[in-house]
Parts: sequence; structure tokens; C-alpha cells
Amino acid sequence: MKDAAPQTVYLSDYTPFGYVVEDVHLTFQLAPTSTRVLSRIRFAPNPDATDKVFFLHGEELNLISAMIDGKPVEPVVTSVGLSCPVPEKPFVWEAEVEISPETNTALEGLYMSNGMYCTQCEAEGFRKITYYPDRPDVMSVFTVRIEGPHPVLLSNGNPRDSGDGWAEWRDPWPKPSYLFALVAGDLVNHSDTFTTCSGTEVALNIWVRPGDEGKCAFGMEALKKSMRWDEEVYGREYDLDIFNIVAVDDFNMGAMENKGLNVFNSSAVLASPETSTDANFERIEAIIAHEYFHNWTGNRITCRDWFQLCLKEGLTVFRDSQFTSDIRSAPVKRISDVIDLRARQFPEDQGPLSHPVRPESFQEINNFYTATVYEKGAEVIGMLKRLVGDEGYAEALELYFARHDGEACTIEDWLKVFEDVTGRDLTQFKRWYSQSGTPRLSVTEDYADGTYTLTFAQHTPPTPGQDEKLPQVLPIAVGLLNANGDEVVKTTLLEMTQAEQSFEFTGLASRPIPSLLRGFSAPVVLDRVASKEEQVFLLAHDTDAFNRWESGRTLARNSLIAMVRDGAAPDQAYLDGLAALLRDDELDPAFRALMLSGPSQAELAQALHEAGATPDPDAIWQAKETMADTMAQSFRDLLPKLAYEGKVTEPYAPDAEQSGMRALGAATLALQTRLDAGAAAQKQFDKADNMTLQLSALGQLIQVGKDTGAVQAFYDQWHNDRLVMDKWFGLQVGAAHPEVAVDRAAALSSHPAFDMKNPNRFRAVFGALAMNHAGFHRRDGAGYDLLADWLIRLDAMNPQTTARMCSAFQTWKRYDADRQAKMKAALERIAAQPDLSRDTTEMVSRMLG
Ligand code: 0A1
Ligand code: ZN
Repeated sequence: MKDAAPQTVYLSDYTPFGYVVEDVHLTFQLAPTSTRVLSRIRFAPNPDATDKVFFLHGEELNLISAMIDGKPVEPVVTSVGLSCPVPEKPFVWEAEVEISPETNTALEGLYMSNGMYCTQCEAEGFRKITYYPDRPDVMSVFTVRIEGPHPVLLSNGNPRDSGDGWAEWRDPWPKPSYLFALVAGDLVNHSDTFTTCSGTEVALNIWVRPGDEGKCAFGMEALKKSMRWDEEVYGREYDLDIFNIVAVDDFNMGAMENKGLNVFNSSAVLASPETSTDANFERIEAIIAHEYFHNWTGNRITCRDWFQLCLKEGLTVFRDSQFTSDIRSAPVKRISDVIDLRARQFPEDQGPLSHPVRPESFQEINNFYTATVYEKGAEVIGMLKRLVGDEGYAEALELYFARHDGEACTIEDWLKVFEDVTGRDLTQFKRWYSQSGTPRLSVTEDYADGTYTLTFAQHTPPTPGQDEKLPQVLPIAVGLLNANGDEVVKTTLLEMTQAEQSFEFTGLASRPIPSLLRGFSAPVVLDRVASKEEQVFLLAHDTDAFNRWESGRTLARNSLIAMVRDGAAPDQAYLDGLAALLRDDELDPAFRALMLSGPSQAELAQALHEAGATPDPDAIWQAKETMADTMAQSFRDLLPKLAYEGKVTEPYAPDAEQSGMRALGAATLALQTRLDAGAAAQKQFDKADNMTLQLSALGQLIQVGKDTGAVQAFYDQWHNDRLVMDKWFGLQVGAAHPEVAVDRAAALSSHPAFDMKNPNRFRAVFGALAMNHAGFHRRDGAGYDLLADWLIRLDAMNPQTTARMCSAFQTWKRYDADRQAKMKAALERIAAQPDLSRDTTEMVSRMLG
């Protein structure tokens, strides 16, 4: 059954459900195409609700029977749920439905992956399992019985009992249905234990397919570190006897925080030095932490409705960033987060998909698991912490946990704890949750008689549905340096609340050099025309690591823009400043690697667009090439010193120190390859004993077109490893010369190992195509057409992944008329498909405006 016209849901329409759920009993009789789900649910009228309509969500369910208090009933069933007259007192609802996990390719609800049953219920997948009030403010305890011939049968909470062919689980913590999970399969576990701060021993397991047990140790260590960190830093203790993680190959997202039973995309948990890169290890550590931290921020305290998604996601991203900063390098983490924010969130917030951190309406909530909700949501919490201070933040969080444990909350509840603890009025700050768009901050300065005045002006351009913008509260961290590079005013937090506002620094001996927005203290675009001399000075002397990197980035961006626009040569002052930094062995190699990386082609396209120019992807690509060639030539003598070879003598470890050296090594190899046409890369490839070195070498060989042997050798070595094969698919497209990227993607999509039903594999090829900026934007539009063809095909199987990948087109209005027309035509062709999913329909129509 297809839905009627898509419905828009509004935050302002929220009303509580008419009934509370006292408990839930579920029995699953597993069978690939005919699983039976029996539910017994105790409902009681909700005294807080006025609306007493008994409507249960349910989609793609075959209702076999229904009873109320033991008597058969005949509900009115539609494609989205059922309704039924019910008694005006507590009653027991029982239903039996049949579902077909094996044919569920959307990977939402109960589905199968390599013979294993697993679930994904966030956001609204539980309604594909049984009839239920599938909304996060309905919380209940669950008892689950699973019947099936599988050796491993898992659900949320603690194990209660089991026998041959069945197992029962009981979750004592009330939870919304989106946190429900079930797994059944032929799995093996890597186990360990953790003793919590109050002395309770918790059993820990990572469940994987046989053969993958050797790839669990790192994830397990990350889990234990996360558990300890949350006790030490946030005072949060784990609350069940067991914590299970399951790896699944077919998964739409990274991972899912189901209570006591986290389900992970295998790419987000399985790791070994031979098969995973340093970046994979770091991502895995962060995702394990993220899902674990949700146990308190998301599960114990959940969201009242899906508009409040940032309540759990912004906070949990913020917490996992803190964790990574603590256990790795804080400046490197901050710089990486800002690179990511600018690459993913800024384009979203400055284009047709712009929405507030707390959206006010949606058609399909799955389309709002965005960089804005997650990453900007985390930035907003970072600003709040900066404004109230570390102590205020810690006290507010204590109060949040104490006051709201077991509740389904709103952003109002969240801000109220900060107001109560600090006495601050956060009315204006709350605009960060409701106003979309990236504020632009400009600044003028003045110096006279020892007084230095900074005058800031903020302005947020209009975004869809929001023409008028109000001033935001901006925490602006500023430090002042003198001409010797001494800090004459250490980092000071200015609190800007007006559209235009001045701040004075008095008692200075000379005109200072400002270091503004240190640590990227607010998610804004700083429009500042600083002189090149000043940027070069800050690159050499800024005491704030973030801003030191930022000045290098700005110099690089300005130079590349001048190359694209005016055919200028690479900026020598930038190259000299960079060389000095690269030579400085006191500096963290990871930091130097970040300095060398330079802005991406997409970032340059955005910068050109902001400067009122039309970005030409080919010219951008060419400028990046010229810059890299020039760097290779001018750093020629430095490269041997920066190369990785011989630097690490200890066994491989994916820690911050070693991976920083390998990152610097990879950036160096990229330059070296331009001098020796791939000789060093081939050598590194041939003797690599870990995936980080092997893959960075392969990338270089692909880039210089010397890849035939290596691509085949890599395939021969790794064709049985699914996750490594994703890298093989992705890199051939991602690192390809722009002229061949589209043809490569097309050819790889008919490779026998290409499987469009597997989101990781689909993304490997087509996500990589979308990321190959000049390749995707090939002048003849072949990139757009190929991606549109495949998105149309995928939509019939997996709407959620299709809709997410449609955002490759979100920047279409940036480009020249010809490319715009071609991208628009591709979007219109997708939109015109009969039976297009609600997910994709919403995304495409928002982009077309
Ligand atoms: N809550 C998970 C991510 C997630 C979100 C949505 C999903 O399906 C629509 C699946 C997973 C997290 O933040 O990790
Ligand atoms: Zn999350």
C-alpha cells in the first residue's frame, strides 16, 4: 500500500498520546518471509492528555488478529496504522501480525543481512514490526521472547531465560519504541567485562559473523574507555548487567544506540591494522563512544518528539568530541571538526536544505539526521558551555540528569536547567535552535592612545522560509599579540548580542595583532579582510593552535582563489610560511599534516560563490594541481625529512602519535608522487604491512594513473574482505582523474562485487563520485546523469539511503547556467519518477524549491 499525499508534521501541533503504556510483551516467531510478532500491551488512559483517540502506528504489517481484554476486535486499518474503540479504563491490547524480514531492503524495522535478523527502529521503524504508538514520548518497559533456530538471540536489557530455540529478555528501563532492538543469527562474540564505579560487573560483548572475531579488540577497548570516561567526566554509570554490540553489514547509518544492544554498521566497529586505516580506527573509537554516551543522553533522557532530535544528538556529538579531545589531541580534533563542519554543515545551511537545529516541520524525519542537527547542534552546546563556563556547564548537566531522568524532554527543558543553575536568561540564545543559516561576522578595528577597539557586525543571509534574521548571541574568543608574537591579552571571551557591537581593550603599549574567533568559538563565517602580512604573522606566531591553522588555511584559500580568478601564481609568502612550519619538529606531525592539506575543491567552490563568482570546477581542480606541483617543487628538499619511512620502529598502533606521523607521511607522499611519478608510492605499496600505508600509496598511484598493477594486486589480496573492498571501490572513483571518474563509477557498478542493496558498497562508488568534485561536475553532465540513474534505481529498494545521497545536488545553484540546468534536469527526472518514496520526494522538492 502506498501512502497518500505526503503529510507535513509541525512542532506546534504536538499533543501527548491519549494513553500510557504500562508494559509491553513481544513474542517473535522468526521466519524469513513470515515472521509472526505477537504483542501484549497494557494501556491506561493518559491523565495528561485531552485527545483520547486510540491510534496505533503500523506500516507494511499483515494483521492476523487483535483482541482487547481477551475479546477479538476488528480495528479500522489503513496504510499507516489502525484505530479502534477502547474502554475508558486500563486494558490489555493483543495483536498478532506477520512481516517479511527477508524482503525488507529498506533496512528499517526487522530485516535480514547475510542470514542474520536485525532491527533498525529509529526513527519510525518500530511501526514496521507491530502496531504501536511509535513516538518517543511513549515510554515503557519491554519483555521480549524470541523463537528461532539461531544460536544467538538478543534483545534489549538483561537476559531473563533461554532454552533450545528461544530466549527471553527484559529491559527494566522504560524506553520509547525507537530504542527497541532484536538480533538473531549465527554469531560469535568477543567478550570482556567492565566493573563500574559502584562495583557492578557488566558483561560486554561484540557480536560478529564467524571470521570477524579478530577485528573486535580495538572496539572493545574503545567501549571500556568510553564507560570509564563517562563515569569520570559526567558521573554517568552504566545501568544493566550486560552491554551488547552487534556488527551488521547492511546498515543505513553508522550505528544505533538501542538500549543495551547497540547495532553497528560493520564499518563502524570492525578493525584490524591490516584492514583498517588510522582514520577508520579513530572513527570507530568515536562512534563506539557516541553510541555508548547515548545511554544517558538519549536513552535515560530521551526526546519528547522528533523535532527535539538535537537534544540527544547535538549533546551526544558534543560529548563524543570531548572524549576524543581528551584521549587524543584537542587541537587536532577541533581543527578536524571544523573542517568537517564547513564541508558538510555550511553548504547545507547556505543552500536549499537549510533548516534550524530544531526544525519546525518535516515530511520524513529520516531526512533530518543532518549535519545541522548533529554537528551544528554540538556547536551550539559548545557555545553554551563557553558562555556559562566549565563549572556552570557541569552543574547544569548534573541538574539535567537529576531532574529529567526517565523523561522525554524538549530543548526548553534543556535550556531551563542552564537558566536555573546560572541565573542567565537564555531567551536570545535559544535563537540558535530556531534560526537557520550561517551568520556572517565582519569586523573593523581601531587603535588610539593604548586603546584597541574591535567592532563586530553580524548578519545572517535569508534561508528557505526565513527571510528576516535576528542577531544571535556570539561568544567570540579573542587574543591579542604584539609584534614580537607575545600574547599581550590572553584569550578573552567577548559576548556579542547586538547586530553591531564594539569591545575595547585598554592599556596597550602598541597596536596589537588580533587573533579572532579562537578555537572557532562560534559557528560563523568570519568575513575579515586581514592583510597578508598579518595572516603570515599569525601562521608563524599565533599561540592558539586552531587559529594558527586557520591563518594558513586562509592564506591557502586566498591564494587558490586568486589563481582561479586571476590566473595568479601560488602565493610565495604562504609557501614560505608553510615551509617554516613544516620544518618545526616541535610541532605535532598531525597538526603539520593538517596544515599541508589545504582547502578542498568543494570548499573553494563555496568560497568563490560567496565572493560573487561562479565556480568553475575544472579551473578549481587545475588550481589545486598547480598549487600541489608548486609545493612539491619548493618543498623538494624538505620531503625526505617529512617522509614516514623509518619514523616509527614500534609495532603498528592506531594511536594519536603514530597516526599523526602517518598522516604527515601521506601528505608528503602526495607531494613526492608529483616529483617521481609514483616511484615512492609503489615502493610503499609493495612493502606496506598496514592498511593506512597501503591505501595512501594506492591512492597516489591511482592519482598519477600508475595504478593498473596495484589495483589488481589489492583486489587479489583483499577480495574476500567486504570492508576493504569498499575502500577498493571507493578509492578508484574518489582518487580518479576528473575526466575518468564517471566512467570508472559506471564500470565499477557492473563489477560482480558491486551490490546496490548494501549501502556501504553503494556509497563507496556513488558517494565517492559525488565527492570527486571536478569528476562529478564534468561539463557534459554525465556525472549528474549517472548519479540520478542510480538514485532512481535505489529508491525502490532503500529510500533512506537514496534521500541522503540526493544531497549531492544541494549546491546546484552555485554553478554556471549550463551545469545548473543539467543538475536541475537530473533532480526533475528523479522527482518525476512514479512511486518515488516520501523520503526522496521531500529532499528533491526542497532542493528544487
Ligand atoms: N541515532 C543514531 C543514528 C541513526 C539515526 C537514524 C537511523 O535511522 C534513521 C539510524 C541510526 C546515532 O546518532 O548514532
Ligand atoms: Zn547519535
